[in-house]
Formats: sequence, C-alpha cells, structure tokens
Amino acid sequence: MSDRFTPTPADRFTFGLWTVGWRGNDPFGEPTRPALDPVESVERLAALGAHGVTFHDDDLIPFGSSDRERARLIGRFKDALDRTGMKVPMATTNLFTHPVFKDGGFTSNDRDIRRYALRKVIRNIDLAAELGARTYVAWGGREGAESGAAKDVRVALDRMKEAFDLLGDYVTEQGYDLRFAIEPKPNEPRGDILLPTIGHALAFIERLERPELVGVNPETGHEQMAGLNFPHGIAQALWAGKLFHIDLNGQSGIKYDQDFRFGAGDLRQAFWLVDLLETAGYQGPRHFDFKPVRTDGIDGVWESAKNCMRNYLILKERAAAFRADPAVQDALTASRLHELALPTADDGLKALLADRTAYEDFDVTTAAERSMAFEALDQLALDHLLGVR
Ligand code: 3MF
Ligand code: MG
Ligand code: MG
Repeated sequence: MSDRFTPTPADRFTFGLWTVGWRGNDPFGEPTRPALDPVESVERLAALGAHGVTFHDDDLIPFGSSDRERARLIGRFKDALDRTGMKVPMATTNLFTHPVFKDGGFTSNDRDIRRYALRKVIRNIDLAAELGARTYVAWGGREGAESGAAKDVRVALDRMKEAFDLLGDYVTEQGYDLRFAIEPKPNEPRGDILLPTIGHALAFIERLERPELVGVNPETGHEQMAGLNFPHGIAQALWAGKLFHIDLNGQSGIKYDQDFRFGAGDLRQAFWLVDLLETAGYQGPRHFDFKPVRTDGIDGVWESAKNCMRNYLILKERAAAFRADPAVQDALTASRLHELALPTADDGLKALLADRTAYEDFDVTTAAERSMAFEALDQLALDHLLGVR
C-alpha cells in the first residue's frame, strides 16, 4: 500500500549492496540468511522506490574471481541497472575482509600490502567511473591498532596521506569526475581506528595535496559510538563544504556498531539530522548503510529497507511542519536565533574597542538574567516529532 511516505527515485535514496545483502553473520554466529544476488537487490530496491545502489568491489565481484567471471558479473549488473533505471552514485573498496588486510590497506606496516591495496582501489575506481559514480568512499576499518607500539600513528598518517595523494593524481590524470569521501569510525573491527571522527578526517583532508578532491562520508552510528552528536558533526562537515556523501542508520548510544535501520536508535538525533539535511541544501544521495537484523528472514530485509526510506520521509514531513509552525517562529525569535546570525563585530575591531556599551557600560547582571527560552523551543520540536502538533 503506498501513501505519502512511499519514496520515488527523486528522493535520492540509495543502499549499499552489502546492507540488504548482509547474511547475518556476526563475531558469534553464522549467517542466518542465504546470499542475495546483486541483480535481485537492484530489482527489489527499485521496486521499493530507491534511486540507486552502491557497492564494494567484492560485493559485486567475489574476491579472486577470474577476469572473465568479473566481466560477466559486471555485465549482468549493468543490465539490471538499465532495466530498472537504478543509478550507482558511489562505489568503494573492500580493504577489510581478506586476511591480507588484517593490519590495514593504506597503512599496513607491510609495504607490499599497501601497494596491493592501492592497486585494488584503482581497479575499482575504473569501474566506478564507468558506472557513472561521482563519489568514491574510503572506510579504513582495518587502519588502526590494538596496542601502542604496533602502529606509529604519525608515520601511518604519512602513508594515509600518500595513498589519498596518489589516488587524487590517478583520478585527475584519468579525467574522472570523481571525488573521495573518507568515512570515519572510532573502532570496530580494530581496537582503535585512524581518523576516528568527522573532526579528525576534516583536519586530515586539509593536509592533502588535493584537498578539494576529498570530503567525508559520515555514518550516524559511527559518530554516536564515540558519544558524539551526529547532526553537529554533519553541520560542521557542511560548514566546511565537505559533506560529499552520508551513511544513514540507527544507533543506541556508545556500543558496538548496531547498524539499525534509519529511524531506529536515537530518534531525536535522526529528527535534527533530517531537519539539517533538508534545510541546508545537501544535494547528495540519502544513502543507507544498515544491517537488517539477523533475527529476521528475507522478509525483514525488504521490510527494513522500505522503512529506512519511510522513516526519512516521515521525519522530513515532521521537520518541515516544525519549521513552518508560527509558534516555532516565535520561539526561535525568543531564543534569539536571528541574533546568532548577525556578525558580532561587523563595525570592526576599532569600533568594538571604542564601544563603551560593549564592555565598560555593559549591564552584565541584566544580560545574565535574560532567559534563552530553549525549553519551550525544544518541547515544540518534541511535539512535532511525536505528531501531536
Ligand atoms: C562499517 C561501514 C562500512 C562502510 C563501507 C563503505 C561495510 O562500519 O560502515 O560498511 O560504510 O565500507 O565505505
Ligand atoms: Mg558502519
Ligand atoms: Mg558505513
């Protein structure tokens, strides 16, 4: 049954092949579901109203496939894309499953493995460009350590920089219209992962030779695993012009990477996130990186994929209603949000220093007594989120 929360491709919802394709294997248990054919995933997601799919090289072409097999698998995947109109806005590399990457790809202590990792990435970049992808994500899940002496972090960051600089050279030389997006994560599978948060990644990017080619792909649960406020991190990425892509899912607090469907977990942060993305002019795909719970059969896979999109659209409607409510406008004014938007000293430093009302004659006591009135504002948001306004 379709309703106003049923998506269309214009909503730009995308899914990783590895999300619906996750078989439910975890560190303690074997798979609970059969493998999914990527072609079936493309067809089912298209039928649900998605815009496209994304993939790791190994999601589409099992590791170790022959060149002939690779060409066959790519061919039938392309046919499915053509048939359904589904797009591939992003692709990425698996530098974490095979044992060769046990100490990382770009920052493995083993130089041969670092060279192999770069070649594996470059091979899939060619395919990404061929399929029309505009973003190439790099999640360095194995780039990290469990013990202090195992990794010289400063030197590892040199190698990380070297990798992104080389990849930037490659796409530039090939003339590809492709930018990179670093996906931060604090831990899991490594004890500690390099570039653990959005902030670390943003600072790293500024040290690269081609910083304009590199942005971030933050994931809801990854920031929340570090106890951070995801909408705040996204706001800073937007402020820096670096939100190239996003991984949406659900997470409840500081624990393992739960990868719930979007809308599960911290619902209030999900509300503020959608409010932000929809008002800040984010143009990229709304990409879901979640894991359908392993308790469910294949029915739960499609149910949860559908509901990732449904929850986004519900929150989009709720956030828009919040912004349009005259009582909210009044509450925002009472909380002086319009004043935050005014430059603090556009009269200049000299005028600020000469302004006695700014300091000598400033009535600190009265100013301190002015309420910010945030409680009323926040309750309005909660009323809208809960659907009672
Ligand atoms: C792990 C992740 C990754 C990345 C993926 C895309 C397997 O927690 O989030 O998913 O998103 O590698 O770069
Ligand atoms: Mg994740
Ligand atoms: Mg992710």
